[in-house]
Amino acid sequence: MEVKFPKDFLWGTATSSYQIEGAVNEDGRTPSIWDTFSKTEGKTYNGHTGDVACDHYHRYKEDVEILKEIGVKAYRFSIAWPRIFPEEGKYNSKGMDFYKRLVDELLKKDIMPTATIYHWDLPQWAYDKGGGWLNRDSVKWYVEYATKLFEELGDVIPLWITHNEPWCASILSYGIGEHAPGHKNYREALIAAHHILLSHGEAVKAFREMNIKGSKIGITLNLTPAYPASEKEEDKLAAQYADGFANRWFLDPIFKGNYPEDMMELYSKIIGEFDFIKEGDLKTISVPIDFLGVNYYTRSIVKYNEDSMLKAENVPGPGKRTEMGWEISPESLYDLLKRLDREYTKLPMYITENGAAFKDEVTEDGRVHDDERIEYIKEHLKAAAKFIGERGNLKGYFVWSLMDNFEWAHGYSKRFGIVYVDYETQKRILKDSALWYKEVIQKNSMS
Ligand code: LGS
Repeated sequence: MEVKFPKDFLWGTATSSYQIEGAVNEDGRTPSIWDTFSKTEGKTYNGHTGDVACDHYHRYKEDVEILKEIGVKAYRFSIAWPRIFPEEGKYNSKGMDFYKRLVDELLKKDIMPTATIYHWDLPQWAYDKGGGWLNRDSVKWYVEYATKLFEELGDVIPLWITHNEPWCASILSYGIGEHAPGHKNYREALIAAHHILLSHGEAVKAFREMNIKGSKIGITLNLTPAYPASEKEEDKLAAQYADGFANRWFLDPIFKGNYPEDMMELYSKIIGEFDFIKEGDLKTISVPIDFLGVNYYTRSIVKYNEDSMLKAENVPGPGKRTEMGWEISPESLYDLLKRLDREYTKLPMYITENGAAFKDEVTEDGRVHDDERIEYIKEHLKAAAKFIGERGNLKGYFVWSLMDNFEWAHGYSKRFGIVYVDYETQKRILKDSALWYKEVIQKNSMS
């Protein structure tokens, strides 16, 4: 059956600065916490770093060519904060120039630039001043950085995303310790989350004050719907907490102006006082935005576990898995979108990331036959189309990722691209999924 998309549907792909750029010492850039973290023994797969990555900093023209070849309407990239402010308060125009060149190239080819202001490469200098996001001054530093971006690029970038996945930048980075800076402290995780959310609100306010014509601003959250493993009340409670942990902790302050009470109660037993939340903060965090970005990869299924902090324990779902071990569940994307529409917002939504890692190989014919990825994207697009068909306000879809890249703690061992990167030669090869995506975009439909 043919699945059609609305006329103005925004087809895109996404990347982020540290994952693709390389050139970590060029044009005045100073290290980010990911440079430091990836160079610390045992933190990333085989000690991989973003030093060279996809060398996109030098190859951006070729990469924009590829975007054009695929036919995307939009490209989501992120800006590296330590290129723009290599030191506290010190603006580096050379770093900004790179993004100006990139944006020019995109506009020349009629591709809409979509910029993420923060995709995890916090300047090391900011970390050195009291742990980065742990320090309430981080809000001030971030707003200074964001304001500079708005001044220089505000109206040429139609879609601005303040933050990519605050859950990862706080909980995974300061609580679980899997991402930079690698702390394992839940009090810190919630402080970091709060400051990140606050910086989002302050940046939106600054953006509004600057009255940037024609451009919109929003935030991207990673959302993982949680389902109870059984009908038992205790499993339902576990799912409620898992949902609070992954989703509501971020959605509620943004859309409802408060942190969820059940989670406040649960967390207060672990972290003590919420004295880092100051008067007026939630009002700032919930300042109106223009759209919501949704990153969706998988769902979670949980059962009750008295001993776990969240009273919840993940159990494997029945579906097929990607190379990351994540269950493939397109129907949960549909559920998620419906729920967002019902409980949180009628604003336009964009799927700002969706995609999968699989074992890709270049075969003798010089091609990459990644049928599983095509299947993954197709099924998720079907779920998206079903939501749109029921009057859901979904405006676009960005595949993660344009090309294989530095997959954080997994280094280069996991390939998410629809374009294959041979890291030895930096040669790019369009995988079958890219060719398939091209056709979908051309027809604005798929069968
Ligand atoms: O490369 C990252 C992609 C890959 O998978 C990107 O930089 C991030 O924005 C984003 O977090 N990405 C991503 N997320 C998938 C998270 C799924 C977690 C599921 C855990 C289940 C146990």
